[in-house]
Amino acid sequence: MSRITLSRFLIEQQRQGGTLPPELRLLIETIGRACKAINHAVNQGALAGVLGEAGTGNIQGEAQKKMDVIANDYLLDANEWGGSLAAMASEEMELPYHIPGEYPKGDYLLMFDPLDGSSNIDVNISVGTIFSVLRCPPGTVNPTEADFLQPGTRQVAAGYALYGPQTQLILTFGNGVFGFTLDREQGAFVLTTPNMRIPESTGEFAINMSNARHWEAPVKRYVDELLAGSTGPRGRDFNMRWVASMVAEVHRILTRGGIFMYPKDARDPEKPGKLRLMYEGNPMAFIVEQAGGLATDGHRRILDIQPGKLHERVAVFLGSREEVERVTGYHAE
Ligand code: P6P
Repeated sequence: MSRITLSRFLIEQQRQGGTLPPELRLLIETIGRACKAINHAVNQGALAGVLGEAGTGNIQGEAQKKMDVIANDYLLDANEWGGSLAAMASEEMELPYHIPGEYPKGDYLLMFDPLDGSSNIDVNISVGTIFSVLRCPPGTVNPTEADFLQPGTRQVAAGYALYGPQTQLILTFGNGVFGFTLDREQGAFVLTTPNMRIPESTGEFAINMSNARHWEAPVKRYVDELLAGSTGPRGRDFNMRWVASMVAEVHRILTRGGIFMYPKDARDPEKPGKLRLMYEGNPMAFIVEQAGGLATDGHRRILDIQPGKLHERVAVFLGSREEVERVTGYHAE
């Protein structure tokens, strides 16, 4: 079978009409190129002096890694001149980034977490880039934060790059989930999993157990039942994974099933969890639903949430349908 590169795949998607207009196709190609540049820097690690702290903090008050800042700059530099975007927003920037005056503006808004799981970068554990694309409200020349505040159902594209043993790019435009693997010799992403589907049932869960004493009752009940295994109400044993890199967890779930949970907890009642809605929760929820899974905040579909702030957080329960239905059902009781 002849290899289908990302460029060929996107041209063929565009030709089929509908989900991938030329401007959006070009944007996705550009994001793919930026992820290859990030991948190269990540792979170099200490050899390129990109490990360790940047000595700065982001809007979340978190210390930035050098690679957080480098990855953010790669995405801004790659996407600002192409003419597809009206503005960009990132976990690493408090305010939206406007397209400089010398470049044409386009119809889309791009949001990203440039290096998710970056606390893993110094210990050589997989990290990734997550992105989400919205339409800019028509007639808006200089988008404000308010123009980004659209529910996840309005996304026109979403994806992630996983910088792991293989470098992979996973995309959705609302017509399924497509997985590409980087041919590092040729520098091309090649289609390797054309229609990713999440198994409806699973024996694997992912949660940071060290937060157990802070969880709400429905989460405690659900996880206790998993831990009770074959001796408990579930009547079967379960396995646990926690990579502390959402991109790696979601990719494992897309590949073999599972449920990923980052619930809100009592440590900070003001924060409904650790993950951010606009550039972590929404893109991953879009991808998971397109692969036949579910994604809720414990009470409602993540994609239906009307955002109030650009960097707002959201509790996340996503993955195999049966398990997300169960834990969400416990919240409803
Ligand atoms: P904890 C990475 O910092 C991240 O945002 C997600 O990628 C990951 O799932 C989570 O935080 C890990 O959080 O509290 O286990 O370090």
